[in-house]
Amino acid sequence: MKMQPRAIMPKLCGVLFMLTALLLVPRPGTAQQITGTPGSPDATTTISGKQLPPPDAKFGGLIKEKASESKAWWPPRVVPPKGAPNVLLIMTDDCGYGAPATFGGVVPTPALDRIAKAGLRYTQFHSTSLCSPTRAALITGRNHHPSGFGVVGEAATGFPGYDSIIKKDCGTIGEILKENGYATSWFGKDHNTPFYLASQAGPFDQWPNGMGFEYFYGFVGGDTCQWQPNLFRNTTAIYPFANDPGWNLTTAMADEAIQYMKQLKEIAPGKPFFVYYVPGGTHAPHHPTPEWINKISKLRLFDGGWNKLRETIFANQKNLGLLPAHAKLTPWPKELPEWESLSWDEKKLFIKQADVFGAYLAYTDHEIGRVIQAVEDLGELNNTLIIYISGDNGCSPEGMLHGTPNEFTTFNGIPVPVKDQFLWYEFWGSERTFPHFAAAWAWAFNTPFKWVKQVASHFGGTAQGMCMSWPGHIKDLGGIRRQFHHIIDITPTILEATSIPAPDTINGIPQRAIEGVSMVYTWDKAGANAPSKRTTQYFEMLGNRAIYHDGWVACTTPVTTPWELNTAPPPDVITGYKWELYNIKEDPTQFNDLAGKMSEKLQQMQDLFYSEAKKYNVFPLDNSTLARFLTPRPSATAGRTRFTYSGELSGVPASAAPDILQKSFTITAEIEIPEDRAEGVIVTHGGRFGGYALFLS
Ligand SMILES: [Ca+2]
Repeated sequence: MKMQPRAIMPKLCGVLFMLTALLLVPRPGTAQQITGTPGSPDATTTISGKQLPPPDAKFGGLIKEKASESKAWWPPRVVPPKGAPNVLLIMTDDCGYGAPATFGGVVPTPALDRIAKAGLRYTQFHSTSLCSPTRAALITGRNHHPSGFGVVGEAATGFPGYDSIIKKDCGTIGEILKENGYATSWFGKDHNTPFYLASQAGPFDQWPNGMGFEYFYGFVGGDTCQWQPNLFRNTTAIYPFANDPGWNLTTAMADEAIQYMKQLKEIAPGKPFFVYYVPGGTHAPHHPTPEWINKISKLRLFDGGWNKLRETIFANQKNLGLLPAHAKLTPWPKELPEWESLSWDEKKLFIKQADVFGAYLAYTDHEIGRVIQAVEDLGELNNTLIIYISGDNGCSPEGMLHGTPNEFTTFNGIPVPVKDQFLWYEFWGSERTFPHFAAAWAWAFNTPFKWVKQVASHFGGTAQGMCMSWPGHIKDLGGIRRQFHHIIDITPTILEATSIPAPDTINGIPQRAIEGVSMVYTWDKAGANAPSKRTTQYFEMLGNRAIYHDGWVACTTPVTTPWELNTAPPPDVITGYKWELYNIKEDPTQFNDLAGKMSEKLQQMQDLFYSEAKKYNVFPLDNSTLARFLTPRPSATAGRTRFTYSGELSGVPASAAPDILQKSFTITAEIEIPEDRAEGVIVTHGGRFGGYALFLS
C-alpha cells in the first residue's frame, strides 16, 4: 500500500517524523519514498544515500517487559528510488574500435547492433589502454591512478597510484547500488584483485564479493583458458568443466547470468539487478567453439590481409556516419610488415589466426546477445539500462610479430617461427592452444587509429565502441553521439539514471569525489549536438601519455613497439619522449601532427598534463616493463624459503606459491608407495602451457 505522509494516522506521524529526521534524511531534490506502513513487514524506504551503509533504523515500536504488551516494529527494507532501472553493464576485453561490425568492422556483432539500434552509439569513448586500469576506473568512477591501478595488477609497484589496491575512498558502483537496495553481481573477468592477494588465504575485501558485488562467477586475473578456466563461484574455486568436453566459459557464464537474473525476478520481482558482465573475450587465449570457427572461416573475412582490412573498415566507418567524409586513414607503420610482402605460408597462418579471433568476437557477442534476450524474456527490457562497451582497451599486439599458439611465449620474449606454429594450425583455438594473433592484426582492428593496447598516448590504445539503451529514456533511437567521454563517466551515468547519489562516506570512510561526468545529457535528441561535458582527460600507461582538452590532444610518441619484449633500458621517462599535437575536432583520427607548427599550444597542453598528473597520483612516472613485473610484492610467501604441503591442495595461484624463478630450489617429497606400484604427479604448478611437475613413474 502506498501512503503519503498526510494520509497516515496521527499516532504514526511521530514515528514517521523520527524516521525522516534521524535515519532517512532525504537528499535535496529527491524526496524520501516510503511504501507500506512503517514498522510493518511490507514497509520499504529509500535512503539518503550519503552515508553507506545507512545507519540502522530507529525502533519505532513499543517495548514492555512482556512481548504480549509490546508492539513490534520492523525496519523498512531499503529499496532504490522509484523508477530506478535494472543495470546491465557489459564490457568485452582487448577489442579495438574497428573490430565489431557496429563500428565498421567485418565481424558480425548483432548484440552490439541491437543496443545501437535501441539506443545510442558513441564514437569518442575512451579506455585507459590496459585491462585492470580500465576496469578499476569503470567500477569506481575515478581515474585509474587514484583508484590504485595505474598499471595492471601483475606490474604493481609500491606507490599509491600503482599498488593495485582499490582505495577505500573510491567505493565501487557495486557497493553503492547494493547499499541502495540493488541485487549486485559480477560475471567473468576480475582483474582488480591484487595479484598477491588472489589466494584462498585472502583477505577477500578486494575480491568482487568484498567490493559490493554480492555474487561472483568468474576468473581472477588478466586472462584464462576458456576450456578449463581458473574459475570461482564467489571465493571458492570450482571445476564444472571436469569430464565435460566442449564446456566453454563464454557460454557457461551467460547461462549463469541468465539463471541469476531469472531467479532474482522470480523471488523478488521488484528488486532491480546490477549485472556487471565482463567476459574473457576477446583477450587471448582466443577460444571460440569449433562451430564458431567454421562459421566465421566460411565468410573469408580476412583473406585480403590486414592492409586491405583497414581500408574496408575505414570505408564502412564513413558509410555508417561514424567518421566525417574528410577524415583520413592514418598510415601503416613501417615497423609492421605490409601484407603483400608476406610469403604464402605466412598469409595462410595469419588468416587462420584472424579467423579464430573473429570467431571469438562473434561468439562472445552472441553469448552477450543471449543475456540481453533473457532480459527481454523476463519482461524487463523496458526497465533496463544496458551499457555495452566494446573492449577495455585496443586490440592487443601481445602475440608479437607472428602470433603464437601459446601466449606465454610472448611474456618470455620468445617469438615462435611460422613453420613451428603450423603444428597447431588445425587445433588453433582448441584447448591444445592458448593462442594470440600477429600484432599487425591488432593495428588493423584498431582502424582508423594508430597504435594498439598498452599505448595510452594514441586512440588505437584507448578508443572503444560503446552503445547504451534504455527504452523510453534514451529516445534518439539509433543515434550517434560524438562527445568525448571516458570510462570514468559510466559510474556517474548509472548514478544519475538510478537517481542514487554518490555517497559522502562508505563504512565511515570519506569518499573521494567521483571524477567522471554523467553522460545522461546526451540521451535525448537535443543532446546530439550538446557540447561535451568532459572537457579534459589525461591518459598515462607505462610512460606513454596524453592529454585531451577541448578538442585538442597532445601525446607522446611511443619509444618502443609493444609487440617486442624490449630488454634495453628505456629512455628518461620525462625528457626521453617526443610529443605530438592533434586538433581532433578537425582531425578525429590523429592523422595530422601539428606539434611542429604550434609549439606554444603544445607547451600549454604539456603543462596541463603535468598539473593533471599531479592531481591524480600519476607520479612517479615509470616506463620500465619487464623489471616492473618482477618487483617483489607483499604476499603470504614474502620472505619465506620453506614451504610444506601435505595431501591434496589445488588452485594455488603463482603469487601464493613458492617462487622458483631465477633461483636454485629443492623439492623433497615423502611418499608412501603401495606394494605393487605407484605412478603419478607428486607436485605440479602451472598447466599445459607453462609450469613444472614432479612426476613419479
Ligand atoms: Ca584488456
